[in-house]
Amino acid sequence: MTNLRIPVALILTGTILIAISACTGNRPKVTAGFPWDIPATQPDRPLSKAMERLYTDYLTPRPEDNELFSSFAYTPLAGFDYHDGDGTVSRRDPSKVIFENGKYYVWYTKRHTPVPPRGAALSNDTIPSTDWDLCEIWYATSKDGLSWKEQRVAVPRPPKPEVGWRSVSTPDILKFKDKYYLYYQGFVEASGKKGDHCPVTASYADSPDGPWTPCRKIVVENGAAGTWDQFSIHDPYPLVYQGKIYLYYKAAFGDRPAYLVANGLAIADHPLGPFAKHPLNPVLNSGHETAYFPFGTGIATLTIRNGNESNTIQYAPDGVNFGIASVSALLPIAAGPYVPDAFADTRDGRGITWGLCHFTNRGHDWTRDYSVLARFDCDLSRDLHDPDLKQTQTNFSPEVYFSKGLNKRQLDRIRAQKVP
Ligand code: AAL
Repeated sequence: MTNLRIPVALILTGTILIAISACTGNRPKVTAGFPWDIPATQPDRPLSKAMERLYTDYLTPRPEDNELFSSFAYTPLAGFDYHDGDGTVSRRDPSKVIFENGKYYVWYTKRHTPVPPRGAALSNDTIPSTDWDLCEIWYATSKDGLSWKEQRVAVPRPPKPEVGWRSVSTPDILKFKDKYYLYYQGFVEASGKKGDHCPVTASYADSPDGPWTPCRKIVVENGAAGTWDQFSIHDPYPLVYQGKIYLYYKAAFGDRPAYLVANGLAIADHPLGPFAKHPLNPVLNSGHETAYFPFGTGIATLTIRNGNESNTIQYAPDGVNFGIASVSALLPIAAGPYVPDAFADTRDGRGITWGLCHFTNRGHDWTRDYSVLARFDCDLSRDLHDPDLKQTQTNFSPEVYFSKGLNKRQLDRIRAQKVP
């Protein structure tokens, strides 16, 4: 009789090894700690969720090497007068910056009212309710992006009852087939009367210097009753992508103060629509005043304020399904980046290096509320590598921290605490 014991022993051993291997998921035995030299690609070893995420979620394990990570630098702008900060002149919510006729162009919300905003209850035909009430769309040009020359009004408030008669604000620019389109919020009541409620309308021109012709219709409609964007279609932001106009926008939904800010996407073949809202809207779960730009084959965005994913830079390979590409700090508020390939319908997006943003309540005095424009610089570009804009150990001066001090209620609570 053939000696069957050896094969039986082998089969038994093999079975046990297979069983062990199956229990440990065919994982190799961990022989040493995670390596000192950071592996450029995911190492073949058991990883914690955090270390696995380092390789699955981010372009590179180190943010300093990550083309979609940047820190930010800020510069005040020359050329804009704010009436000694008395709250009667405000500029905010800059558009993307474009380069035409040998200079840079930017459009923005301009308020020039006899008094500063007084809230909805006290507002009237000359008293603004908010910083963006009773506004027009103005534009400025620059040779260097630092010193600007305010030109003139691009889009005035149209006559009542046209969309935007109360205020036109928060513009963005599209160049499409050699024509120019300005998209902006069109208010038909003072912001704050019921809420910050408005749709989006547009004007068009053959030149960035105008003259601009209002299309005199709503271009991006408010959502159906009961839907997330039923009241506000804010911050219209057009790009040309996949051969169409991809217009991203923001809405805040839910009853304040328990509300959420998110972003949606509306797509059209023609700049004046019809725009079809994406069935997966909202496409960002955070982000008040976001800024988008082509990057590689997809779309990247600065997700700036509000929401679980504020202060992130995100990326969607299809322009729709965004994921966090990096986390940063002090992102530019209401960023209007200079996006050289914004309208190129590219699959090789190069990224951004600068743009304009705003600072609201510049005088830290709500009785003289006004906003100012500023410049930001960053390295979210595949054509630049500036280590000074890839800082994660950003040390802000203590004054930045102390500017966010305790309020009276918190101080009273602390002082009332019994010593344990
Ligand atoms: C901005 C933008 C929109 C809002 C208001 C003015 O930050 O989100 O434009 O309506 O605030």
